[in-house]
Amino acid sequence: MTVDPTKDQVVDDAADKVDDVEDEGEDVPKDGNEASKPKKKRKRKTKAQAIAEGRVKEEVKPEPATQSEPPRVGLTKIFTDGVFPEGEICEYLNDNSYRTTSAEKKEIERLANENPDETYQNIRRAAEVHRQVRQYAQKTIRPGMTMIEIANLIEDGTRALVEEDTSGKLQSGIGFPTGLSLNSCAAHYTPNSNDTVVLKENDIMKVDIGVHVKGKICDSAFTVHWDRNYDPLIKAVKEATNTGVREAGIDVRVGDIGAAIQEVMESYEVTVPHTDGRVGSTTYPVKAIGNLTGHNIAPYRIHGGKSVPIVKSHDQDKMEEGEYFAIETFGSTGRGRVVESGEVSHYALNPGIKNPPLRLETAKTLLKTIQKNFGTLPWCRRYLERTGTSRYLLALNSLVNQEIVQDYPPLYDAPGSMTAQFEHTFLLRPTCKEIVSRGDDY
Ligand code: 57R
Ligand code: CO
Repeated sequence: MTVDPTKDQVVDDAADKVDDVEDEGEDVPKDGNEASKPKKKRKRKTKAQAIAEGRVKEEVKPEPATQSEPPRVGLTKIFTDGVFPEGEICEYLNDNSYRTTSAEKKEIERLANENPDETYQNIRRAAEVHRQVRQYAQKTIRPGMTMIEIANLIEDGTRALVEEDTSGKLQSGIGFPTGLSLNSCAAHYTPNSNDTVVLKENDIMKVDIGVHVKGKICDSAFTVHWDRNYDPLIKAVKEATNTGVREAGIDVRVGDIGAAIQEVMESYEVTVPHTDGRVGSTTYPVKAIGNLTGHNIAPYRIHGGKSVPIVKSHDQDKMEEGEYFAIETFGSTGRGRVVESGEVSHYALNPGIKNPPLRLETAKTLLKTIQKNFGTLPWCRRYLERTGTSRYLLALNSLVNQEIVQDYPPLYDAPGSMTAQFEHTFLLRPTCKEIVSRGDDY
C-alpha cells in the first residue's frame, strides 16, 4: 500500500478491515433466542482506535533520512522506495538514433529490469554512493593528512553508504582498493598498513573509488591538487575523459575513441616556474599515457577483457549493446608511459580459479579467505588484514607465483613528472547511453 510518511498514523492493510470486526459481548440477546436477536449493529471503529487497542499493528514507514557528515547513512534509508537517481542520459546519434524510440529496444530494457540482479537500480545505487562519498572527500582532503587517513575517510563512507555485505554473499561493498596515486604514480597505489606518507601542498593525487551493488561496479576517479600551475593538466585530462565518454557508443571502434582522447589531451601544455633557484620556468606538453587504458566492466570483474586506448590505435574492437565501460584517461608531463615499480598493494583472484591443488596449508587457507571475502573483486593488503588475516605474505606470494592471484604493482611515469586522471562509468543501454557516475563536480 502507499502511505504518506508525513501522517503520524499509518496502518497496514489489516487495519482497513477493522470496520467489520464486532466487539465481543455486544449484541447477545438476553433471552438466548436466536430469532429475537437483533440485527448486528456494526460500530465503526477508526484505525486510530484499533491501533490504540492493540488489535492492529501500527506499521510506521520511516521518513526518508538525510545524509550525515561524515557520511554514514545507508542509501536505502534515504531512497526508501528503492529508486536511485539516473545518470546523465545521452541519446545515440546517426545510425543509432532509431534506438531512442525503438519499441524493440525498449522491450529489451524492460525485460532486463525485471531481473533483480540486472536492474539498473544496482549500478545507480553504487553511483550515488560514489557521488556522496567523493563530495565529502573533495571538501575534507587536505595536505597534512596521511594516506591512511584519506583511505579510511573514503572507505568508511563507502562501506556505510553502500551497506556493505560482510556475510560472504558479496551483495554490496567496495568495488576495488581506493587508488590514491601521487605525482608520477598514475595508478594502483593505495597505502599498505605500515605506510607513513603524508599528503603535501604540491602533490597531485588521483582518487580512484570503486563501489559495487550485486557485482555492478561503479568505477570513477578524479584528481586533487593545490598548486595552480597544474590547472591546465587537470583541465586537459577532464576534457579528454569527457571527449572519450562523448565519442563512446554502440558499434564505435575503441581505437577511434583513443584518437579523439589523445587529440584533446595533447592540445594542452603546462608551464611551471623553476623551484631549484634557476630563474624562469619550464613548459611541458601534456601527453596521454599510451600504455594505460579504459576497460569494460563485467559482473564482479573490474576488467571485462575489452580495453579502451587513450591514444590513436588500430584496435578494431567495437563497443556493444548492453556493455558497461569505464573510460579513464591519464595525462602526464613526463614520457607518457608507465612502468611497474614499488611495493604492491593491489591484488585480484584470477578468474576461473576454483580448487587448485596447493601444497602449502597456509596458501589453501588464504585462498579460501580471498574467495569468501572478495571473490574476483580486486582487494588490497589492508582489506585482507580487516578479515583478521595476519602473517600472510609468504602464502600470498606463493598464490601470486602460481598465477592464482594476480598482483598489480603501482604504475609510474618518469621521476619528477606529474600525472592526472579522470574516469567515468557508463552503460550502453539498448535505448541510450547512461553516464551513471556523472555528478555536478565532474
Ligand atoms: O583503472 C587489482 C585493480 N584497471 C583495480 C582496478 O590499466 C583495475 O592499462 C584493475 O586492482 C585492478 C592498464 N594497465 C596496463 C599497465 C596493462 C590500468 C589503468 C588503471 C586501472 C586501475 C586499471 C587498469 N587496468 N584495469 C582496473
Ligand atoms: Co577503471
